[in-house]
Amino acid sequence: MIRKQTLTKPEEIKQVIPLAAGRQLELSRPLVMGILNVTPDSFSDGGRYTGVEQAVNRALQMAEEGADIIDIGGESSRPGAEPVDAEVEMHRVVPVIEALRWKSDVCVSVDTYRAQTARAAIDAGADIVNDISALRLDTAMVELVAERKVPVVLMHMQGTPRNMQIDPVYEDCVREVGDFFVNRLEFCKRHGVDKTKVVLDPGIGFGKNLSHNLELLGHLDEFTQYGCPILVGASRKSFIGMLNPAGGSADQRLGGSLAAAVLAVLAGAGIVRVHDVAETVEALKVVQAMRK
Ligand code: PT1
Repeated sequence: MIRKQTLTKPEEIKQVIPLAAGRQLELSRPLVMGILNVTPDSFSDGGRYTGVEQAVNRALQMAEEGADIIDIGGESSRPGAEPVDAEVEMHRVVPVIEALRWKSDVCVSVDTYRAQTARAAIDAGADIVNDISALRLDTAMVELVAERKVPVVLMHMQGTPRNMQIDPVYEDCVREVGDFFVNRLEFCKRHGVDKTKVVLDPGIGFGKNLSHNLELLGHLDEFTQYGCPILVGASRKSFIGMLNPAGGSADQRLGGSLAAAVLAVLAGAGIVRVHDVAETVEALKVVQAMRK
């Protein structure tokens, strides 16, 4: 059983995200969300048992490396990605969450915009819903989140993963993302989702070109005014590759990803969503030491 040692003095606690059963995430230091993609291409073997076993092992490894949250997703939301069947998505993520729950009490988020998947994931032990559509794509999602009282990540996205990178246009990207957050927070309020359960995410790479992404990263502090923690996912995304065209494939963007995580935290992000947990934890320890 892996238990997180996060003994924070009460006076140091600035913000907490309440979870079920009296557990909570403390935002007294930047939190690291480790990415666990449970899509067929993300594991070498398509076999069902080994697929689940490999996914659980990867999750446990990330928890040992210092991940505070494991984000489990069964549908790719990369630019151009096609949606999968709800059933397919559910049968990818739920067995992994169930199996992980036997071995660890690490906080788990489920990366889905479908209420059916989110419900099954919560029943299997997921703590948080990470919805890239910010409760817009499935009308049942807001009711689920309100009823189960689970924290929810509301992410900004222009378009859908399939078409979002074709020609993203904003008059003022930072202002429009801010207006979107205000709109979604009002929607949450109307539907009985408490603000203390909301995390806001500007959606790096989701209907944004290079300058939009850089503008958002540079103005994250403007999103803290809504009183919710900010989550940023920049890890290995294509904008990092654009800044270093000689750099090669997505798994060769560690340096840029670490820079983005550090910048995001300095600009006010409370949570960073990353592939390279150990390296990010190390980088953020330096940031945290400087800030104290
Ligand atoms: C994210 C995120 C996510 N990103 C949240 N959930 C992805 N809350 C999946 C590219 O440009 O930032 N926040 N779930 C992954 N999506 C992308 C988007 C992956 C763009 C790659 C790119 O390369």
